[in-house]
Amino acid sequence: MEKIVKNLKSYVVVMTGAGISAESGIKTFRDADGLWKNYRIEEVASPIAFARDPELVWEFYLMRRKQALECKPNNGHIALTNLEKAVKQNGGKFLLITQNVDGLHKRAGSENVIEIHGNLIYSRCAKCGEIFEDRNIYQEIPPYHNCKEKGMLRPHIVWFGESLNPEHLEITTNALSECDIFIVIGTSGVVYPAAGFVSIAKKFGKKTVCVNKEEPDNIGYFDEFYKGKAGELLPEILF
Ligand code: BJW
Repeated sequence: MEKIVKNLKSYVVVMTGAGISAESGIKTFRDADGLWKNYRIEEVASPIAFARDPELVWEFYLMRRKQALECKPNNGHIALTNLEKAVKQNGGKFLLITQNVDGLHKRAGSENVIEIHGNLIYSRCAKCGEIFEDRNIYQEIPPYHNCKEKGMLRPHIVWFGESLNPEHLEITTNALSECDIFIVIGTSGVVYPAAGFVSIAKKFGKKTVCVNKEEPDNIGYFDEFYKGKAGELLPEILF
């Protein structure tokens, strides 16, 4: 089968979504059974939900923090780590943009990664704003920070209605304007601004490739579509 990245001297930009972690045992968001206790993701991943019921939101995120710590990277994550190494060894450039908050790309050894929706293993103080690695599975929720203001902690996650880190958006836009190829893996293409990155790449005249189990909502912007599971396809077709 023809490989996606034919020239390892290229600048390769990849974006991943929940589909790449599905084979590690982490449920995707929009699968038919992607509910938690009958709540839709929009009902537990928003600042309004957190203000209304911080215990409920923390319960949801502690369950997922525990799950992320217990899961292991799969062959899809590892294929991307190997691609990064190969590209860098050949004088190319590589950036991995992930919407996933499970930290599995970094655990698989990917180096140049930005986690645009945050990370489950980090917390942030609502008062002093400190962001820190936090593996605690708190028994008493919501937890509070040990800073002067004793602010309530929240998961370091970008919720619906919240802006992404402007630095991440700048890195992404620059990368999409400079890259040779943009590869999007395991995302349904419904959550913005990430779902719009492929249209930006297209405007810059870049080659766009999608690897997904089913056609995403933004399929029209892709030059090539490889249908299947990331963990099975990527080791075969990436480079
Ligand atoms: C496989 C597979 C296998 C399965 N192999 N594939 C423009 C238009 C309309 C609305 C908006 C807009 N701009 C902003 C908005 C509002 C909102 C939004 O997009 N809403 C939409 C639902 C319409 N966006 C925001 O609020 C964002 N903020 C923002 O833009 O700020 C400025 C602003 C605010 C308000 C108005 C206007 C501007 C923030 C978005 C933050 C998203 N956060 C979440 C939850 C937090 C993280 C967490 O708790 O985990 O991030 S939402 C959730 O969706 C999560 C994901 O990262 C994200 C994307 O999901 P993903 O990865 O695509 O997963 P799925 O499940 O949808 O798809 C999996 C795919 O994999 C499927 O296609 C499967 O087939 C496939 N698959 N197994 C390969 N083995």
